[in-house]
Amino acid sequence: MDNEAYMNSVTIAPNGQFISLTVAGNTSRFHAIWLRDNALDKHTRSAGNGQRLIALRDIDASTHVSHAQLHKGCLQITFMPEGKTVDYPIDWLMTHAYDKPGNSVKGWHKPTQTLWDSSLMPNLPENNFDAVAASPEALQAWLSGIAVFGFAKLNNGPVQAGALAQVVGLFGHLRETNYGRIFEVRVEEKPVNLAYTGLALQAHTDNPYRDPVPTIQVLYCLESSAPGGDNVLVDGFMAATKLRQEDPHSFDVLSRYCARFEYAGEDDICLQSKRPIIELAADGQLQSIRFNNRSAAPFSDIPFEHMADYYGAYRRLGEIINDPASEVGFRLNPGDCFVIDNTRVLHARKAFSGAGTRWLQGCYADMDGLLSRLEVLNRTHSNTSTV
Ligand code: NM2
Ligand code: OGA
Ligand code: ZN
Repeated sequence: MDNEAYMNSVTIAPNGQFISLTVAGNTSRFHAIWLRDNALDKHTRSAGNGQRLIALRDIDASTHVSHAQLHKGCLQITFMPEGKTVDYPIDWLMTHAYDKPGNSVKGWHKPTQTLWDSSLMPNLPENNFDAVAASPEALQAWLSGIAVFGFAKLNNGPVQAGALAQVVGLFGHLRETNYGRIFEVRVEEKPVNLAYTGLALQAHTDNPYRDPVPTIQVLYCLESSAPGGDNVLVDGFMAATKLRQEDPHSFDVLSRYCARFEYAGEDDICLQSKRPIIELAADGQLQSIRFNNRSAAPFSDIPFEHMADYYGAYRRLGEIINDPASEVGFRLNPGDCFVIDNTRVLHARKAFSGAGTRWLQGCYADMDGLLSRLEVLNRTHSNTSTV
């Protein structure tokens, strides 16, 4: 598509501090200092690795635009006092435009994330191990599921100890912890963690006592002949959003004050953290949920005046999380696994006991590597990024 067919135009503010670019009827302003800092020429950015070669101290603080013109799908800018002229593809400028309204409501999420409840059940994001391992397109679709919904199943993989490392190898790197590179989730004589029993586990995020938390967990089934032990997942961002909609004050106390978490189940381990149950980024974006009844430590950072409200909010968030209307559920068969964004999606397990066995292997990894893999696939296999 030829942008110039729309009669694009550019004007320079009187002092040259910013320009206004109109593309297809929409106007975006860009500051001179921003444009100069983000110049794409080979003296500003390494042609080899794309990294910036200069620092802000190399750009004159009085930098302004003396000349701007549209030319062959590019905006050409001349900066003074440097006297430097740089071309910016218009598509690139549109992708990076920042002249737009901010999010006024605290607790927003990325538009590319789809929040879900039990109505997702007929359409769980899932694929077959062999397909995803064999085809970049299938891998792209499967990883998109994790980016969009915060989890995806992968079915019919090898029924082989350690196979979950192959799953992680599809998108990133394992994160080793005190539980090992890979941990065995099965009934143990002397469990260091209640996960290693047949008890039901309330929906939770893993390792809130760690800082930073592992942002991905993989649970891979090797044996499941014991009755029970079905898994349930809950979208923590949906639960937090419901709480915000029904009671903004409850959302506010859970995001404003820090909870505490601790794990000291082994003689040589004492992991502690102080972080909110609902964590927001500086711009109000939902960043992560920490919810784990087993590992919550005494909260000691909430003012006396707010503690009763805090417990009320914590209780209500738990009710939303435990509501069957929030859950999707399934049973893992040997060779099946699920991968969850542990900053967003909670997982639970029903109790199991009796004849037969249940054996899962688990491990941690991280979302940054997964999103990197997905972005590279998106750039290679289409021109649009989905995340
Ligand atoms: N395990 C399975 O975060 C937790 O303590 C949940 C973690 C022991 C690695 C269980
Ligand atoms: C865990 C866990 C669930 C299960 O290991 O962290 O929550 O299905 N396990 O056993
Ligand atoms: Zn867990």
